[in-house]
Amino acid sequence: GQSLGVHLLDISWYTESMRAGHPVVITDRHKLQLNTYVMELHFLDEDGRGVAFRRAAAVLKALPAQVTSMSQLRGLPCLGEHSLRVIKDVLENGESSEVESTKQSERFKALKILTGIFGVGAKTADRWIREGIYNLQQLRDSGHALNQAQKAGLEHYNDLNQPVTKAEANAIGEIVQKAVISVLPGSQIALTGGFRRGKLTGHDVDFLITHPEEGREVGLMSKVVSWLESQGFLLYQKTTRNSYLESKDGPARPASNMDRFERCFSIFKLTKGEEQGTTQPEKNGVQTMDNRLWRAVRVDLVVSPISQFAFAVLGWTGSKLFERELRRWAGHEKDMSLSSHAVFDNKQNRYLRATSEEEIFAYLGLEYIPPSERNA
Ligand code: 8DG
Ligand code: MN
Ligand code: MN
Repeated sequence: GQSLGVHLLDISWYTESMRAGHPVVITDRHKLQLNTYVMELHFLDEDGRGVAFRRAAAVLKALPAQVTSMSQLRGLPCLGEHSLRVIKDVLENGESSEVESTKQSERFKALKILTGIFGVGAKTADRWIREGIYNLQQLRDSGHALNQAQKAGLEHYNDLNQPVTKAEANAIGEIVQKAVISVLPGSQIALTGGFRRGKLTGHDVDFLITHPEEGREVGLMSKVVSWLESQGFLLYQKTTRNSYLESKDGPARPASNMDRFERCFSIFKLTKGEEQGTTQPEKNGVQTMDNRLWRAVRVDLVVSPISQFAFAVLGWTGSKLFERELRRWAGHEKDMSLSSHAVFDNKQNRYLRATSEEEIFAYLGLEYIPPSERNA
């Protein structure tokens, strides 16, 4: 138990020491390189090593001092044999030959291209590669039947692989706000995901929707989606129903970290220049190559009853690694099951109520960790 629970605390310890004014970290170049490496190795991962590499990256990100020799890494958590080998290579040779050759392999390049399609995961990409499909054109020519998500993903490939800016996230927030108010006055939205953690760009925009009166949120998602559709804001949407209330054995004891909120994975059609301050005047009267007036943006909408809102906010703020470590901490250190719906205390055999993230951290015996420090 102890060794499994240790990660989160150690990471916050490093964050603490950085806040206390220790000189910053690994040089930016190294940090970037190492993080790129671990992320990229993740693609080749078929047996869960991806998580190990991401943990290693999180530890490196949070180190209080510049790493110039391997001896500084002694005793740190989460740095496995493989991660250490990569780091050693970077320190000694400026780059890792293993990672470099991986990056140059056709298989890796194809995995990157194909998993860049919304709706395509590593498994599907791998299957296609084994059939000789390495790029978008080969996929189009293959005659493979694509599902609706993948069709939309292929159609809007370039837009969806272009980072979403904070200004664009704000513009979408205003649209979503207008939608929920129009269909049910009093409804509230909260920005979650990476933008809530202070990231300047993201791969999508995440929103949580609720209503201060318990129960009023039922049926809200379909109304919001219909409104957005009628206004021409949606290029694609897939809504999945809430299965939480329907489960006969009551709430949470979460078996997996998938939650059961009603949610909508969508692609918004965002008019360019609608976001604040980014209207770009034509240069010398010449239009740029891309003269479309809109772009596609991935948006996730989730509806939560107010009674679970704090847990939902915590669960949807991320990062994914942070959530994983937090749940692990809850289980191993506190004998509690944490989900995006609730926290169950196994010792008291009951659910603990919370109306704020602060209360949840307190149950877990942790000091409050603000969103900006959840970027593990
Ligand atoms: P990015 O979009 O800026 O790249 O980063 P992000 O905002 O951190 O990533 P994300 O993929 O949009 O995920 C945001 C959070 O949403 C993440 O911390 C975990 C949460 N999340 C999912 N899917 C699910 C799910 O099925 N259940 C729960 N509880 N949370 C989920 O992405
Ligand atoms: Mn996101
Ligand atoms: Mn998301």
